[in-house]
Amino acid sequence: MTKKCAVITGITGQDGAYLAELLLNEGYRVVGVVRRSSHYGVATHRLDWLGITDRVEMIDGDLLDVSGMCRIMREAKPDEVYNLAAQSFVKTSWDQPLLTSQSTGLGVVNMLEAVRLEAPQARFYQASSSEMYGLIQEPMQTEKTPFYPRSPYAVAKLMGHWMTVNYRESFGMHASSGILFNHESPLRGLEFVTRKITDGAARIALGKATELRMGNTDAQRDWGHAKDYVRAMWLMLQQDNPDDYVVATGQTTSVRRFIEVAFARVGLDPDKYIKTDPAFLRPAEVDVLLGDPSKAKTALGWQPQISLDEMIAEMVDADMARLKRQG
Ligand code: NDP
Ligand code: GDR
Repeated sequence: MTKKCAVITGITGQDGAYLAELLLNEGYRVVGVVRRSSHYGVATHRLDWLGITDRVEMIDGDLLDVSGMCRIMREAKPDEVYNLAAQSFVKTSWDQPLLTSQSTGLGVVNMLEAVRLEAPQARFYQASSSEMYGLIQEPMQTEKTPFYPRSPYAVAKLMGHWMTVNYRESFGMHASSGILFNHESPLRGLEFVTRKITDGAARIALGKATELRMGNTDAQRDWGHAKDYVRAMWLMLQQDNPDDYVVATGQTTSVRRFIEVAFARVGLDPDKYIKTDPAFLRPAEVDVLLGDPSKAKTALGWQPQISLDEMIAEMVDADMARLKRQG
């Protein structure tokens, strides 16, 4: 029997790597879309960490280039397309609102067009975000909670989300949108708050740093593990009908508590090392996010398996090991 083929945009990112691992384990042929850069080769450190680089087929492509995306669809003939690529760092979106609108917003339309025109057989997944809720009015966010985006990133994601819904309704495409709340791992980018904290705690513990400068530590997020969340993406595309799903743990935690747990892992008192730095504050903040994953639990049979404390321990330990290796 021929293998199912999945195309993943954003394969070099955190979720792309974990999703590729899951799909390879499910017996898929995995084609990863990568951007050309002047550096030698592709930034495969996340795929390397998982030991799967050699099993992924890399293909050059950029979300902004619709003709290239059409070519990829024609050549790969995918059964499933996961659109994970984006300018994904919220804070940068105020500095680069146009680029963010193009890749995180219009890029989704490019992908939907490429699939509609060249791979109509394929099922499509869009990486939507809890940031779309922004200035929310409801204590727990569901698929029915109204959106109020608070950053250029969130506005662009909202466009991608509604375009996905619209292509589903207009063209009958099997297009699903996962409204994923924050999810982290040792493969998280160092600029995101969780990894900044676990890397910072490890650096201080090893005598490589003396302080950690933070923004708004009152912010609260519903944090899960990326490995759990990519399983929800895959499950969405295994359903007979496409739909939108909130993926979250149902628990929210402050940045401050995250810091306490991470520093405790290396036996440090955070009060001695954390400094507030206005450079890390945002022009507009999303204070609290808390997702209700009931629909994903019922319809997909999805459950998160890794607790927040387990994840923090894994991340701190991985950063300690990496920094020790670096000497
Ligand atoms: P990362 O920032 O780790 O990865 C982003 C990926 O997108 C990278 O592979 C990057 O490639 C690629 N990319 C960016 N711009 C382009 C472009 N123009 N053309 C092609 N590739 C591009 O993000 P995550 O893995 O954390 O997130 C995956 C997706 O899920 C993103 O869309 C994000 O916005 C969304 N999301 C993430 C959540 C989270 O908590 N992680 C929660 C909700 C949504 P390169 O390596 O070349 O930079
Ligand atoms: P977020 O993630 O903006 O929620 O977007 P991030 O980890 O950057 O921020 C989370 C919260 O922590 C506060 N914070 C800080 N953040 C950073 N990066 N650095 C700091 O020093 C700092 N201090 C406090 C932030 O203000 C914020 O409230 C992530 C991304 O993965 C998006 O792509 C995704 O869509 C959403 O999660 C869901």
